[in-house]
Amino acid sequence: MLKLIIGNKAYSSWSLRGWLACKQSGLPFQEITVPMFDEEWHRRSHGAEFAPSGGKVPVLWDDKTVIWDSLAIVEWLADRTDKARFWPRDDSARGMARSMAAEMHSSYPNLRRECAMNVRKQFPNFEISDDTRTEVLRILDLWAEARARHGSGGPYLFGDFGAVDIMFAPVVTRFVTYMIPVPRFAATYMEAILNHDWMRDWIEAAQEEPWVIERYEAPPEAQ
Ligand SMILES: N[C@@H](CCC(=O)N[C@@H](CS)C(=O)NCC(=O)O)C(=O)O
Repeated sequence: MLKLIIGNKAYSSWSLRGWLACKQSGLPFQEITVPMFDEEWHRRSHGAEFAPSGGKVPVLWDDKTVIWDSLAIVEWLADRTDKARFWPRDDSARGMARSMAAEMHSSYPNLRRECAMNVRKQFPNFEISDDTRTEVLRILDLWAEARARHGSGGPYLFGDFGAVDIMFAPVVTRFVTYMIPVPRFAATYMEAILNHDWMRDWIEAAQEEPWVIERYEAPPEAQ
């Protein structure tokens, strides 16, 4: 059986992506949570269980094969199952979907730094910096393009739930946590993500977690 190692459901955005990818694969998987930054974290994250991930979650074990990066996990599971579960069939939609997933994976450093994921909290008076605002607007533009061009088949970015929704799911929760104003179409998309059964399960499980990482419990000062 697949074995997925993840961090805290409250805080670990990359773990959420890996976990949603496993769900989307339809394959059975065992889930192992390693609470981030507790006394055991360094030892475990630098041990055999995590090798050679560089001490980061998520890590997926498929028998003796290890895959340790969220986008690689998406691709591995798409290869292992059916690509159409993850990527649109239409060429131009798939080209855009792959570009958006890659951009999410490689970009938005200000949003990531300033608005750490915390699905248990909301910070009503938080003001994002100009750099983060620029990234938010870029994301909203991409969502609008995907929905307008390829979203007619359902409520997700490319109609059906897929890899791009998986990659952007933690952005949706950040927009909620930091109460970032979004246009109507984006609010509707975010509702679809938040009402997805797997997202509900993840967020519910996060509420039950006993671990608290103080630095994610308050927003940093906007720069
Ligand atoms: N590019 C990696 C990023 C993984 C990552 O940064 N994970 C964070 C948790 S969300 C982590 O393990 N941080 C622990 C640390 O940096 O020690 C991916 O896509 O999976």
